[in-house]
Amino acid sequence: GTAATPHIVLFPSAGMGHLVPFTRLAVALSAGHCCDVSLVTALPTVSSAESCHIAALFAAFPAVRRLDLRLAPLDASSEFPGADPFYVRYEALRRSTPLLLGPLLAGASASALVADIALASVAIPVARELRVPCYVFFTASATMLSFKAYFPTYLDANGGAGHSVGDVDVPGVCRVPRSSIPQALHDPDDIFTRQFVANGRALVAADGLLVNAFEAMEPEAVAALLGGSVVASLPPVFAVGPLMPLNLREAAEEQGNYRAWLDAQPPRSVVYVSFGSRKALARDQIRELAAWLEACGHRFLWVVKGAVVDRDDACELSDLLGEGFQRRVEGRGLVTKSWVEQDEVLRHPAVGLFVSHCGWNSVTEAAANGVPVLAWPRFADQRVNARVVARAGFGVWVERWSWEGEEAVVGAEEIAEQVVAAMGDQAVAEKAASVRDEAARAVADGGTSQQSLAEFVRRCRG
Ligand code: BUP
Repeated sequence: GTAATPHIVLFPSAGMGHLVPFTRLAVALSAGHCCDVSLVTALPTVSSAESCHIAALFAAFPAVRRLDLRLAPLDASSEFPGADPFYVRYEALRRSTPLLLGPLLAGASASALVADIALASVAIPVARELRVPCYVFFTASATMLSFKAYFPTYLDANGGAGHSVGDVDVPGVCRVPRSSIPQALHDPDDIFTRQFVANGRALVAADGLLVNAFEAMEPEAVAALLGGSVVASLPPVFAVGPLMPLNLREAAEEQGNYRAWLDAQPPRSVVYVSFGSRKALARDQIRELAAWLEACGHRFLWVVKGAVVDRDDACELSDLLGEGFQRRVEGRGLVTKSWVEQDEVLRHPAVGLFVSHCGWNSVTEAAANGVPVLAWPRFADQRVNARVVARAGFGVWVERWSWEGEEAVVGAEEIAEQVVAAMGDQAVAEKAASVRDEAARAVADGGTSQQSLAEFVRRCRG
């Protein structure tokens, strides 16, 4: 890299929830800000969704360079039986990073490294050693970033990592109630907790933090992070969201006929249902959703997952949904196990409501497209995100609905009631339209997010 054209190396961790915003950042820096950009690609990938996305990215944006990182065969799963395969992959990446990242950075003459939050505590020392500035990209909400930055301070003040976790008051941001704290954090030995705390502690050692957020959606959190009031000596924070989708149209032919089907539906008539790329719903809950979708009379597009990792998902839709379901809803509803281009779905005028698990990318896509959300968080940071949606006013969150580990299955009637209310909620629809406008302003020329990204690039020029 030269001062005029910095070479920025991006180092994502695993899972589409991380890869998607990293690829959006790569293109924003490369096409939008004329940087040299390399994307570290850890192989083999966990899911085929990741493989397809990576291939499509490099095909569509040849200016983005590819730095393959071949992971040593490392069976972290035997140490963490039953752990989420994506968290196991973070662990494998974390263990390989001290050895493999240095040569990659040196070989690329990197001007700066942008490491995924899941790799922060292992990547920062490698970059430091090579005197390469290291930034951390936080792929979730500003609210969650403030929580993560503050959580180690909270632990230290409350008896340390072994102590039980209660409500957490993040200074200047909000109280995160015990019930919204990622379930794993209640267990200090959980693989996720160890990584979470180590990365949270490492944030102060980064040269800066990027977050896929903008002020209008999370005013308190963004202000507190930018103002430095969350924890002492946090580095500069760049709020650069919502990062713009790439429309890679991955494997378009395989994706079935949802595009043509959407084109044929009336405006704002379709309920889009998706719980993200990394957890399948319980079988009973899938049946209950199916019962509701069949009874409610609404048009719907439903992305169903039968397993955590798509490669392991061998079950038939008819087994998941019950015999004859698809025939009975034919024409009115479409169910797919394949990947859909979600941003394109949300941008479609036929879509009127998004029933969402509130993964942060899904939330930002709903916001950017002005689609109201019925929030149904299930695990990790999703309840914190659901609160952001409800507070910003572009969706509703039924807090009592169960999340991972809770037994209660939400019944069809209860779902129906909430969806009908949400579809008819004029205030929420208006708020969604104004959040969309705010998002557009933030990323337009002269907008706050556009300026933050430009400032980040200036710093990379050194
Ligand atoms: Br499923 C699915 N098509 O069919 P989140 C997801 N996506 O484009 P998650 C599709 O994957 P984490 C599909 O638009 C979003 O950009 C979706 O990220 C896209 O949730 C991304 O919403 C999924 O953050 O990841 O997958 O649960 O837990 O890491 O947030």
